[in-house]
Order: sequence, then structure tokens, then C-alpha cells
Amino acid sequence: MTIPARLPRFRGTLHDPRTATVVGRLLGIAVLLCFLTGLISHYLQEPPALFSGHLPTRPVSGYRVTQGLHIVSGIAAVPLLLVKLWTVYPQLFQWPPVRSVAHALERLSIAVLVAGTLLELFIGLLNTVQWYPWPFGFRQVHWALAWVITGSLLIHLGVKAPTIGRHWRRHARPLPVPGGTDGTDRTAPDGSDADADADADRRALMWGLAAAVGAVTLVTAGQSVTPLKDLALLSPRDPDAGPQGLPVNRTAHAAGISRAAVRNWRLYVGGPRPYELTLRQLRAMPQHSVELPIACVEGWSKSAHWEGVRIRDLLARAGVEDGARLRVVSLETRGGYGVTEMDSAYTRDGLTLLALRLNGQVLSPDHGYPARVIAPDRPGVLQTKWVTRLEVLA
Ligand SMILES: Nc1nc2c(c(=O)[nH]1)N[C@H]1C(S)=C(S)[C@@H](COP(=O)(O)O)O[C@H]1N2
Ligand SMILES: [Mo]
Repeated sequence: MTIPARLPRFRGTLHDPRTATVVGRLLGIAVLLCFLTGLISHYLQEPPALFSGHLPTRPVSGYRVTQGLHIVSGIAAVPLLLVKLWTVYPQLFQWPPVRSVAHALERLSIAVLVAGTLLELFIGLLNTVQWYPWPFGFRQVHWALAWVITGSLLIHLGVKAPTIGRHWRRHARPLPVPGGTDGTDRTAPDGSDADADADADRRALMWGLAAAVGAVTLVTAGQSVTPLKDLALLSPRDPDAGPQGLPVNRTAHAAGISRAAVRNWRLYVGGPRPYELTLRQLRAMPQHSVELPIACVEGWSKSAHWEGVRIRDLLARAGVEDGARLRVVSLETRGGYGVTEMDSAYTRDGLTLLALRLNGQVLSPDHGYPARVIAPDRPGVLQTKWVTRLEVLA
């Protein structure tokens, strides 16, 4: 078989299986961490019936940590993926392009893996800057792609297992035997030691990669890791910005909350003895204070001091037994977050409040005045603002 003369030839020492293995396993760790924390986020937002009543509410910052790790590992995967692709891209020019049916399927699975991962990281990154320039639902696509990636990655790992195994450890280098004929001669024609050169190149590459991953992590992690916040040059959100020391994702204006709606506001609570309360009546109920974070799926998070009425107490007043599942309805009628569900694990929890105050002040309009949900260990997107109804679900 002759190789077409126009195919490029690659002489770099780092387009080799050892480098692909070393970079690949770091990328694998990042992808695995991102996948597992993504599963957690998905199941907290859309709990299967199996978990009903059992969603974790401790540690209260659990979601802050797992979602912070999700964003950090996803961002770290970007330079790792780029270097991995650079290491193996000469394979694109292998000849013949397809050797057998199995080989064709393998190449196809890699194409799916690469395309899926690039798209997943890209839409994830755009999501962290709150940009949704596509017609499809972000979460559904992000979720589906995660499984496409997992499947094609398992195929890839299975096919490459022998190669990965061979190059998992650095080979002890045989002593160079100049001019040796037993196949152990590692001396390049110019007298240098080719293996040693490759090792040195690889070390340089890995330091560069470590610097790149470290840099992108340091300048973004500050949006959830408070001690790093002064370094968070590139994080889309400054956790200190916003009224009352807390960022705002959707303002009252953007959510279409009218003055009239707020003026006529009442809280309805369903149950065997449903009732309605004015804000004044709500303020007359026993108030509790909690220290809980808002942890947005987009990666920023911030702890705050909340005061308000326990959801548990509101339900008890309506004659609801401990542990009801709720539908929480906001004054907001457009958008996907106006109506949310709350698992009984949260409604049972004494830390779950219908908050009226934030950091010592009455909630500002953008933070959900007159009342919003705050619950422990819960994705920010479900901490519903401008709450007006609590309906008990069967
Ligand atoms: N009604 C309503 N509640 C909402 C939202 C919304 O768009 N509408 N955004 C949610 C999201 S995505 C987050 S992260 C938090 C942000 O809270 P904050 O803007 O009060 O800081 O509120 C949540 N509550
Ligand atoms: Mo959010």
C-alpha cells in the first residue's frame, strides 16, 4: 500500500501513545468528576420518584460544593481536551483511513466522542455566562450529550485498553547500545537519545498544561470559593455584586413582576385547612433566621443571612402533616422558574424558609419581595422568588 505523497508526516515526539495516555487519564479524571457532579445536579433538579422524600438537605452547602466542582472540572477539561486532541490529531491522516469494519466503527465512535465533548463543553461554558443563544432547552441537551459522551468514551477506553495498559507506566529506558542490532538501540541518527528527548518534551508539555489548567481554574473558581474571589478575573459573576450583597440572575423587571401584583400580594397555603395571609400577618408569625447559600447551576454561589417563616410552620397551620411535597408558585408567569416543586425532604426541614428578609433588610424587589424560598442544599434555580402560593401535592 503506497501512502499518498500529499499526506503530512509528523516528526514531533509528543504525538505518541505515552503522551496520549498521560494527558488522557487527566482528562478522564476531569470528565468523570464533571459527569458525577452533573448527575447530582440533574437529580436534584428533577428527582426521580425513587428519591422522593429522601433528597439530601445536609451538608447545607453540598450543592455549592458539587456544582462548584462541576464548573471547575468542566473548565479544566478544556485545555486538557485541546492538548489531547493535538497529541493524537496525526491519526486523522493515517493511511488507509479505514482498515476494517471494526476500525471504521472505532473511528466513528471517536468522531462522536470528540464532537460530543467539544459541544458539551462549549454549551456548558456559554451557560456559565448566562448566554443561551439556541432554541433548544440547555439542560435536556447537556444531559443527553453527557450520555452520548459516556457511551462513546467507554467504547474508546475498551478499544484502547491494550495501548493504555502498555503506556500507563513510564518505560524503564534500556541503556542505549550505539549501533546495536537487537532493536534496543534508542540512539537517534544524530547521536542523541530519542527517549530522553521525548521525556523532556513531555515534561515541558505537562508543566505547560498544569499552568494552563491552574490559570483557568484560579481565575474562575473565585465565583464559588470565597478566598479566591479577588482572583476571579474571568468568572462571569462577581458574588459580591448585586443588591444586598447577593447577585441577581433575573430582576423583578425582567420577570415581569408588576407593582400592582406586589401591592395585591397574598400568600395562599393549601392543605386540609387552606388559608391566605397578608404580608403583615406573615410577619406576625414566628420568624427564624438561617445562614444558607444560593448556589447557581451556572457556578457562582454566595452564602447569606435569611429571615422568615418556616415552610414547616406554614404547612402545619394548614393542617398538613410533616413531609408534604409542594408546588411553589411565583408571581412570575413567564419563563421556566415561576412554578417549581419542592420535595418533602425540604418542607420537613427546619432550615427551609419562606424568607422575608436578606442580610438584615427586607428583601429587595430583585431578590423576590415580598417572599422567596430558601432551602438547604438546593440548586439556586429552585430557590423561587416572588412566591405567592404553596400548593400541597399528593
Ligand atoms: N421566580 C423566579 N425565581 C428564581 C429565578 C427566576 O428566574 N424566577 N431564578 C433562580 C435562579 S437561576 C437563581 S441562581 C436564584 C438567584 O437568586 P438571586 O437572584 O435572588 O440571587 O434565584 C432563583 N429563583
Ligand atoms: Mo441560577
